[in-house]
Amino acid sequence: MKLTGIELRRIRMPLVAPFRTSFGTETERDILLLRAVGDEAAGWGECVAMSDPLYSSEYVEAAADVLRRYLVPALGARPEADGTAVAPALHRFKGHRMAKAALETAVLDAELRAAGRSFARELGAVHDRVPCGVSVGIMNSIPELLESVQGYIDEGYVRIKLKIEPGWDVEPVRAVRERFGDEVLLQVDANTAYTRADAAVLAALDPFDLLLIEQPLDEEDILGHADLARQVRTPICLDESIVSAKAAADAIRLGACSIVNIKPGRVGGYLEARRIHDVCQASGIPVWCGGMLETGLGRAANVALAALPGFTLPGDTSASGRYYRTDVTEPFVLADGHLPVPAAPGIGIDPLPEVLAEITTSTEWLPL
Ligand code: OSB
Ligand code: MG
Repeated sequence: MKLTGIELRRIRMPLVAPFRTSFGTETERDILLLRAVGDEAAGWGECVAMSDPLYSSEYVEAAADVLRRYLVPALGARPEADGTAVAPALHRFKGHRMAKAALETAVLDAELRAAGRSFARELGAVHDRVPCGVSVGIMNSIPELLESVQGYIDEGYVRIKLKIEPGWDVEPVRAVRERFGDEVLLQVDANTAYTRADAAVLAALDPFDLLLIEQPLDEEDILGHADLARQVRTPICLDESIVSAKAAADAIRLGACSIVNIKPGRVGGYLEARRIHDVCQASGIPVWCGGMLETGLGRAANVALAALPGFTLPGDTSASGRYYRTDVTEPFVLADGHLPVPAAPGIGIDPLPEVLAEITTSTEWLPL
């Protein structure tokens, strides 16, 4: 199948509640969707770049710009729809992994839809549903946090992740443990908010039996994480630092992490994400699927990835309702703490045309 062009579409979606992390507060999302159009089928790719370069150096305007200016033209005129050929074609352009991931995903989805094969099957999924965790933002008070966590536990989430930052760490963790008990699977995510000098504060989390501490230090501070791992008992998990399978292999060998959060956007796509899964599995390192507040389109692909055998911890693959009152697809709904892995061709789900039209702020056609 030949590709005829790529559509860039921007959508705006309000969040059900503000989402606060150590790097900022989100109240609505401005999302870039890609549609790879071929002569037999078309496919979707959701770019996970946020509005501002606060989680990573990427941001949505830059992703649109680099796609338009460099990445889409690099595919060449009317190329074969071949997902495995995308990363090599884009390789000479540095960085911009989220933009590259969106393009690769759109092409893969188009290719798999034309071939009648599911994303899950293609990646090597071994489960038809995956257990789901939820990421809980920083709140204004402990009572507000406890109420929020109570709601998620009532919904059936099997794991709670608390966002932390200096001044919002030991007390919220203690409060959640005291209120909900030792059986709740609990972990924390600092999004790089601490320094090497904070080892004592992070060690103060040890008594609470957390599953892991996610990305306490700067994304480039691999050695700092290795040192920290020797000073705390809680396992260190890396998110921001793991930008490739090579970065994962290096971090593991240096002892910088004993668990890895895999986000396809952060690493340049689902094929590289699978390579990270493979590297970690070979090293006995558990992995879990991270999230970037995806719509149903990105969520569908994440759930497929999370069904690979090495994903032995619940991911941030929460239901649509965690972030959006109205999703762009049929909503993903939690059933007994799990989400179903889509089995239809490609990512296995489509946008609802009326919803998509309603939330679209612009479209742009880039012919190949
Ligand atoms: O660090 O995992 C993170 C959201 C945006 C950017 C970074 C992160 C997050 C989350 C929420 O923690 C993940 C999700 O529920 O989609
Ligand atoms: Mg994280």
